[in-house]
Amino acid sequence: MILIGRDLSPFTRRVAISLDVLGFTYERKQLSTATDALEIRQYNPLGRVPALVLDTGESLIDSSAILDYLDETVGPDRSLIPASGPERRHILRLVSLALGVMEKSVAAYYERTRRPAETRHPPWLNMLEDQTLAGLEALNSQADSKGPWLALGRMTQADISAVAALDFADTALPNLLKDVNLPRLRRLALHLQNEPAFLSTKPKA
Ligand SMILES: N[C@@H](CCC(=O)N[C@@H](CS)C(=O)NCC(=O)O)C(=O)O
Repeated sequence: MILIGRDLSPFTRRVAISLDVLGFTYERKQLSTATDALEIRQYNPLGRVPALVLDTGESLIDSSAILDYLDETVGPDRSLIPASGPERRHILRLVSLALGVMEKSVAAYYERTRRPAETRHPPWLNMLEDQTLAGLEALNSQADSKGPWLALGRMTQADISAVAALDFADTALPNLLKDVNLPRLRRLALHLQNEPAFLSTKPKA
């Protein structure tokens, strides 16, 4: 399998970490949406990352669909999102918050880096950054108070996606989280920072 996309993309990174955690072997093609858009379209007509090219040549797109395939492949005993019931709903809620943080912080990053300064609309940027913060605060408050895991006393997709979202916000919007207290998320990030799947994919701006 070949994973398309760079670790600066939190959506790509959560797939990379999940592939490692679940024990899949795969190759990387570190294409950037800023400079390799045409090549990325060979794998995803939308020009977005991640895409995962299977050994059959089939290209899976969108991180949630890719992760669903990985969970289905390893089966319900090892899947990172529980197969059914209240546990599944709780993990999906936490993952959805992390995905919302990724969407809003990526949009804020694009506003800052891809749009000429004179065409920026500060109220829009402020709204994106406020939504990023609100999502992180909700994740922090809805996490288990006894750590390190956010829920269920084991690693799930909520932990992987939350750390990918937090690390991206720290990297891409460094001033935003300077004075924000997120103790449960920080404890989780600290617990995972030296795990090979997380360390080897740490994003750089
Ligand atoms: N819902 C998608 C979002 C993927 C996404 O927005 N990726 C960004 C990079 S972080 C991207 O490809 N941006 C370029 C674009 O949207 O044109 C997923 O979960 O994979």
